[in-house]
Amino acid sequence: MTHAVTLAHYLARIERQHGCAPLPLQQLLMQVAGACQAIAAQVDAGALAGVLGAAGSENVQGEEQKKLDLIANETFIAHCHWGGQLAAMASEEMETPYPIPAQYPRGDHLLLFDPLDGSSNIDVNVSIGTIFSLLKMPDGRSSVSATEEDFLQPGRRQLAAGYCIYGPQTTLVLTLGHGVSVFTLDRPQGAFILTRDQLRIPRQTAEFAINMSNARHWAAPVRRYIDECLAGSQGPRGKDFNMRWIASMVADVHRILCRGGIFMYPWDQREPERPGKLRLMYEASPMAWLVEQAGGAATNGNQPILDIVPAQLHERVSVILGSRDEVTRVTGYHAQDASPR
Ligand code: P6P
Repeated sequence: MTHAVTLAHYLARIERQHGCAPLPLQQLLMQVAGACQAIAAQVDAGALAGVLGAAGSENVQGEEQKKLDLIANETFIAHCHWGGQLAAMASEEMETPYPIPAQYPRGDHLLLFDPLDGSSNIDVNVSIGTIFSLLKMPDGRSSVSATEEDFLQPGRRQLAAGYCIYGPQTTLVLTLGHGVSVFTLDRPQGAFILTRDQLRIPRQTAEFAINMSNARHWAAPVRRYIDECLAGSQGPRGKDFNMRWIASMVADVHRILCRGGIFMYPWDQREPERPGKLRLMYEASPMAWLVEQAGGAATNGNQPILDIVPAQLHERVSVILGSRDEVTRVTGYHAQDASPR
């Protein structure tokens, strides 16, 4: 009888195989998984637990916070700040980094997270998720006084990245730099069980994901790419394309990891000074690493997202990610486009 591989078993095994998950990191990821399990229970309860609707406050991004945004943020902190692996945490919902309270031991890891991505979908029962990214304190920096600057590292330096999608199943998707693995929550057992390993994104696709209502605001390379997709078999691509837009990055990226596709939230002229809508450090970078680890590509139109050195904790970025050949095509259109922006 073959026994299911739990997340804990997987982490011990990958440490033996690759040395990428020393015990403190295993312990921290189990705490992250525990936080996701607790958030899933709140999401499942929804109206029954009175957790739907607006919280009556705004986050650092000036966006209306939902009750579940705050609950998820507090849940993540409560599950992860006591373990002794962290110097600090950073969240979309908090303007400045959260220092580990003095009553807990500190470690030399930095945990970044979007506690609940896709909040506009919470009240209409559409899949949402938690995104997380793990960095190490810069060499020589003390864990006692972590600052925002300590977080400002390119995505290539991540030690772990993943998300948990709260959909028909609660599914944790994780990379430690040796491929992408999928764990499905077995609620009765209370454990995440390995259900897919070494996900690979097909190099080609006939499915794109973008918010079409912004079409008149896009830069020329994006308009060219989407117009060619819409022209279908009569156009230069010679094939028809399908479109999906869930407006939860976690759900759109999960679909792409499972069956291919291209996801784009590009710069547009509505706010020309803003590079894009999505945040670099706790949305784009973890998703970009997952996508690259699955054989896909992720750029901001000009360079790999993982090479971008952040200047601010909450900075935004243009995102083009998914099937490698399509991302290469769109990035190539940007390179050919002479118009400055
Ligand atoms: P729009 C959710 O608010 C989010 O940050 C991503 O999860 C999602 O891809 C995007 O914004 C949706 O944005 O403008 O289509 O509502």
